[in-house]
Amino acid sequence: MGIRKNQATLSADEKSRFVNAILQLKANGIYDRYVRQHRDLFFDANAGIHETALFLPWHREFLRRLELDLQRIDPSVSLPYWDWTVDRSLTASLWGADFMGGNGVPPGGAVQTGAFAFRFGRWRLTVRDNPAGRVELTRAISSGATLPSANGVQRVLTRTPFSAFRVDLERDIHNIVHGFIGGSAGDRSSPNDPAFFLLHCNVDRLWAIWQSLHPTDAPFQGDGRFNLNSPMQPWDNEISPPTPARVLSHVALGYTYDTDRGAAMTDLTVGAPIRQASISQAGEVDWYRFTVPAASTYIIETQGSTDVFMSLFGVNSQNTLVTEDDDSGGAGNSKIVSNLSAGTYFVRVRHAQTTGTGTYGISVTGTTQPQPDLVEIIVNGPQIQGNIAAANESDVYSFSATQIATYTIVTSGSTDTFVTLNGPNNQTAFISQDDDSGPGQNSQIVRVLTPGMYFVRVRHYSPTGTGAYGVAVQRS
Ligand SMILES: [Cu+2]
Repeated sequence: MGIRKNQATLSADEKSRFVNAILQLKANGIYDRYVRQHRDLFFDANAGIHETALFLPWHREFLRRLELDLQRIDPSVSLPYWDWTVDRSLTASLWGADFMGGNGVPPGGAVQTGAFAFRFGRWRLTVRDNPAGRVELTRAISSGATLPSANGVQRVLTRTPFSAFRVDLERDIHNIVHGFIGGSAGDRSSPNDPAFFLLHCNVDRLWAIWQSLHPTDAPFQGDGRFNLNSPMQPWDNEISPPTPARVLSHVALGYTYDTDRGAAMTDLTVGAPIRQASISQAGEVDWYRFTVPAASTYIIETQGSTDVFMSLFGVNSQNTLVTEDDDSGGAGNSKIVSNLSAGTYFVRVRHAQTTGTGTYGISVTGTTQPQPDLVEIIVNGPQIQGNIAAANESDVYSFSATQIATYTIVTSGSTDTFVTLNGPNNQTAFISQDDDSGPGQNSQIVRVLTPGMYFVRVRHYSPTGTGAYGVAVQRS
């Protein structure tokens, strides 16, 4: 399976093979077919390749077809992606003479360096927006737009549902990067600039990252005009035309990104020494699995100087969130202390910042103390006084819902509490969590609950915070 790598990490040989395969595809006329398809469908309302739900699926299919054509020329070639939150300047190796070539030069903005410079005779724009347009590849790098920042990309990756993510990724990120390159890359025939494919490869990668960050969200939503099963032009006359449904998984299409989480799940053993690992590429996600032999309190924590973010899933499900933590371990480390029932649990570790990388250690330890008897909160009874006496302490309470009704779990006092609600009848089945929805900095969760036993965990919002609080449950 081909691995799409960050272009900044390509060897000289990999760059030259990519450039040569593109030149051969141009020489045999196939490359210009792609340019024509993009140009002709750009504003075609029936095709809808921009400003519609098809934006991401269509470009995924488009890139994959070109990549397969390149691999027919050189099987070692995969599309590289350009992470513009890192490689932001004209001096980046991306624009080197051995790769994409440099900026355009006035007057006219024709590129002068690299294999795609018109003056070297192998790159003439035969498909143009305007028949009278220039035949040279042109660029006006950074004269029009400023590249999206890591924070900007991070913000877009947090957007849900898919429809909101797609709009922001297309308009606030993708469009701006086209404008940043300028020249040919700003035209409907923008694939005339091979950098188009590195740009769109990163857009495609961001869609894959978004999917992994939001596993419970639909990976695609239709928009009333196009849906999961809409055949996509210009391939709609094929016997089995591509549709959004057919391109939802990039791995199923036959490629991965160097930032994908490893297919392998690493097993952790409770009580074993710290295991060293690393987030070597921006966006990388590491998965671990461990087995809890008997109900007890377990501590999952990271070590080192990397600011990681950890999520715990289970029991026996990689999709059921138990809890998440950023910095409770101090110095950017994550620490989850949780009362777990017997079964298999899953831990996901990523960097707290989208573009962050670094090494870390991870361990799971069990405590030998028996689980303390839980203090029960009486529904509609008096509030219970609690106290976070030490950093990282959390208190767990139970309450019994005897009828289907709306229940309000609320804290009181001047301590900034953070409350997690789990249940029913399962201390690790996550329902909801809240920081400040109550009065002041108090927490409040309002939920309709079915009969059963529920569990309320109270901790301080700050990993180092302490203080007294009250907690109560009201039924209405
Ligand atoms: Cu584009």
